[in-house]
This record gives sequence, C-alpha cells and structure tokens, in this order.
Amino acid sequence: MLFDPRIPETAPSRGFPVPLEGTRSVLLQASSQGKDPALEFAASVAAGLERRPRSLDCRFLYDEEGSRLYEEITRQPEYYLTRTEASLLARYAVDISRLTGPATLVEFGSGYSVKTDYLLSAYEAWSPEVSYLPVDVSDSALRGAICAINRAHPAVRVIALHGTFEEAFALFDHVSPILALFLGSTVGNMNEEESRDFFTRVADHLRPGDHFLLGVDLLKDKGLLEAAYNDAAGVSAAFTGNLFVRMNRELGSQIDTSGLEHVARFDAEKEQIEIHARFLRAQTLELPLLQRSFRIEAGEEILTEISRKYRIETLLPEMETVGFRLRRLFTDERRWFALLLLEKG
Ligand code: SAH
Ligand code: AVI
Repeated sequence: MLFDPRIPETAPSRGFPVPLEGTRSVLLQASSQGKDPALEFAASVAAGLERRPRSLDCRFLYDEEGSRLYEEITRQPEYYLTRTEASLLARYAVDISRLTGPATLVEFGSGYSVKTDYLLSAYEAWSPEVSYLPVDVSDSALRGAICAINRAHPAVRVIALHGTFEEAFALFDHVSPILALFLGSTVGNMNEEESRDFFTRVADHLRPGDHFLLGVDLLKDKGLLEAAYNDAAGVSAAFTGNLFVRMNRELGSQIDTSGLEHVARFDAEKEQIEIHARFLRAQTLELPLLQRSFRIEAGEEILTEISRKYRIETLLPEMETVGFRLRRLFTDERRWFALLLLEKG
C-alpha cells in the first residue's frame, strides 16, 4: 500500500513552478526525458512521413497547447466521451473503491487528472493518505494536475512521472496493491497490435489481486461519432493543426498551417475514427535537424490519430486472454461509454 521509499524524492528545480514544498508531491523525470527531445520528435516525424500511408505519432499532439486544447475539446457539446465517463465515475467511484479495497492509484495518460478526482475522494475514505501516481508525456498537464490535487486533496501523496506509458511500468514493482487506471478511451489511440502489447504488459506488471480500470468509448451511430471529432467551434481542428505548429516551433518544419485542413471520418470496417491533416496545396516539410525534407502533395492526407471504438463482446475476451477477469462493468443508459473494472488473476 505504501509507496516504496527507494523511489527517489527528487523534483527537478529548473523552471518548475509547482509549489512542491510543504506538499506531499514529487515530479519524477523518466529517463527518456533526458534525451534530446527535438531529435526524438524529428526522428518520429521522419519515420511517419516515410510510411505509406503517411502518419504521425499522436503522442506529440500533447505539448502545452495541445493539452490545453484537448481539455477544451472535452468541454465541447459534441464530445460526449468525457462527460459520459465522468458521470459513470461520479456514480460508481465508491463502488469501485469497495470492490478493490485500499490501493495505490497509478494512472496512464492522466492529463490534468480531472476525472480522477472522483476516485481520489472515494479512496480517501479508506485512508486519507492515498498515493496517486500519474504518468504522462505532457509536463504542463502533470503540473496542472499536481496543483489541483494539492489543493483539493492535501493529504494525497502525488508522485507524478513525466514519461511514456512504457516508462510507467518501472513504478509497478514498487507498489502494491495497485489500481491501474487508463481512462478517456486513450487506449483507442493505439492500433490493435499496440493495444494488445500494452494490455499484456499491464497484466504482466500487476500482481494477482491488483486491479485495472479501463475506460472505453463504445461503438455507436456514425453521425454521433463524427460530430464528436468535428466540433462546430473548431477546437478539434485546432488540436490537429497544433501538431504542425509544434513541428514548426520545435523542428523548424516551415509548414504554412493555413494550408491544412482537419479531416475526421469514421471507418466503419475498422470501427475507428481516423483524423488527418489534409494539405490543400503542395508543401515541403523541412526537418533541418536530420537534414531531410519531405514533399507533401496537394490533397495528400497525413494521419495524425486513430480513435478506436469498442464492442464489449470482443474487448472482454481480449482482456481475459491476457490474464484479467471482469469484476464489474459500468455503463450508461445509452451504452455510449464503458468502464471495465478488471482483476489480475
Ligand atoms: N486521461 C485524461 C487525458 C486523456 S488525453 C482524460 O481521460 O481526460 C491523453 C493523455 O495521454 C494526454 O495527456 C497525453 O499527454 C497522454 N499520452 C499520450 N500518449 C502518451 C504516451 N505514449 N505516454 C504517456 N502519455 C501519453
Ligand atoms: C485522448 N483521446 C482518447 C481522444 C480521443 O477521443 O480519441 C483524443 C482526441 N482527438 C481528437 N479529439 C479527441
């Protein structure tokens, strides 16, 4: 239950505005964060532009502005996902905590941890000294989450990890029992193979009796799905465009972002939303760090994200295959979103 003291309590001091002193919070930097982030970003972009069809890693959507825009998306009337999942957590967080018993909460892709608040409140009822370990590649979102949690839950000990999902697994050896959280249907942004590998790794790193709470967006009417990714206020479009704004700023890509269009459509066969940046005119994308340039033709689309939509009847056997058993399934009246509380067997 208690956090292993072997994890160093070092918070980076450089440019770190979260007032950690006097709180029980720390922000750890995963090893990859020490590497040259621009070089890593450039290499990922180059690999994606060499692929056919061309695609970019959606992880890079979340710089400071991307994280802010994502939060704005969650407040758009068309984007039902966050509201629906939040209502499930509001209603069932106490039930979830009773089913698992006291646990350390480890969250993958926690963002600003807004919805996690319901769970923190429920677990505080077991003991006010809850430990919460959010993991995210977005430094600004983690800082925002730490600030908000310190205010709302001063007794909660936040040990945040600035790093990737893969780097989160190192934390698992130090804590038990665990409730691992993967909310928001973020798993839907991984392809089939990536998500299978991810679930296998989660199962392998949990001990029997540990739990995994997984939030997934369920398959539904194409019109509702496409509206959620094409909000009228244009926030989804700004989120897609921001990836190229980031490339210009961090990589010197020299893209004229006024020549890009956000295109999000549902592929009924693959049961996924596919989000693209369509180039309205031909452009050359520069990667000076790698001394590479890429010609993008007029009308060409670059895939920036997929968002898979789920059927419980296929997801559940997949989870059972990797070693989980279902404790409870929580879903809303319209069956738009589901929370699966799974136990490692
Ligand atoms: N869980 C929150 C945020 C979802 S947005 C919610 O449900 O509202 C997805 C989050 O995952 C972002 O904060 C993004 O920075 C993070 N993320 C995306 N890819 C990641 C990766 N490979 N490793 C760690 N975090 C990642
Ligand atoms: C974070 N993830 C689950 C969002 C989704 O719905 O796939 C990302 C997103 N992209 C555009 N809108 C929302």
